[in-house]
Amino acid sequence: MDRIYIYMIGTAGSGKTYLTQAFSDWLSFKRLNNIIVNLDPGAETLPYSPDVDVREWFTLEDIMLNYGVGPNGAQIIGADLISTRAIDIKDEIEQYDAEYIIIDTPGQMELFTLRRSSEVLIDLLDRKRSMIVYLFDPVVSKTPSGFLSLLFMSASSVFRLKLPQIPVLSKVDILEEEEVERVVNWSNDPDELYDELSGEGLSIELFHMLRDAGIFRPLIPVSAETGYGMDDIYDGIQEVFYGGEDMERLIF
Ligand SMILES: Nc1nc2c(ncn2[C@@H]2O[C@H](COP(=O)(O)OP(=O)(O)O)[C@@H](O)[C@H]2O)c(=O)[nH]1
Ligand SMILES: [Mg+2]
Repeated sequence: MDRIYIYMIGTAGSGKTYLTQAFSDWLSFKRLNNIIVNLDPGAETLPYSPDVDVREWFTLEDIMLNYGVGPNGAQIIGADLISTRAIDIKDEIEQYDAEYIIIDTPGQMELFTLRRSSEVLIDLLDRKRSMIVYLFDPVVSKTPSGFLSLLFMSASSVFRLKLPQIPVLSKVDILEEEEVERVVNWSNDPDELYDELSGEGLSIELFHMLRDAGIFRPLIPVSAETGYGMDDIYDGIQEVFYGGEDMERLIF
């Protein structure tokens, strides 16, 4: 069966875990077989019950005890341990008859994007059938410099993981309608953002760099709370794998 692996990536608190649940629920409602993989050994309570869960093999607590480290060190060791369990994760996934594999990554984005372990997992599962849903935190995205910073981080994750990416603006239910429109406009038309940047040297330099590299892409507004935008994520996924657009172009 052709599986599609969807990695949820974004800064801590951007809504990865709740979007994982909401998107899984939407797929199930549409009778599209899907499973959820939790890669966060530090997850205490999850709004969903994961079908595959790294905590089956190790938790943050275990690591702190076994390695004599604090929570931060344990997070890093946990991220590195994922590669040692990559085959087990793959085996468990393959026991399910699911086309969509939604992968919830650890809270701190760099634990996934910067560790070599993630590349091992992506390659082992199926790099060619993998993509990222990158979440823009709504509160950070509201200001021009915040938006530009998140765009920069999204570029860094694409550069590092070399996977196609769908950018979403998460939790839009907490923004005013005009705020959503404004941020989405920046993503559609970089000149709109340019006009609002305060004209400081560095942000202008950064702006030009990201625009020239083709990093600006239309943001999909979504809300795990209301279910808004789930169909647009689905359409985005279809476009990545079955659309006319060349995958290479989506990877920049
Ligand atoms: N209002 C609202 N809150 C959300 C939404 N998605 C997540 N949250 C809240 O934002 C916080 C962080 O979300 P979470 O999914 O755990 O973020 P993660 O660290 O990226 O996994 C939680 O307290 C959620 O209740 C949403 O769509 N709307
Ligand atoms: Mg989470």
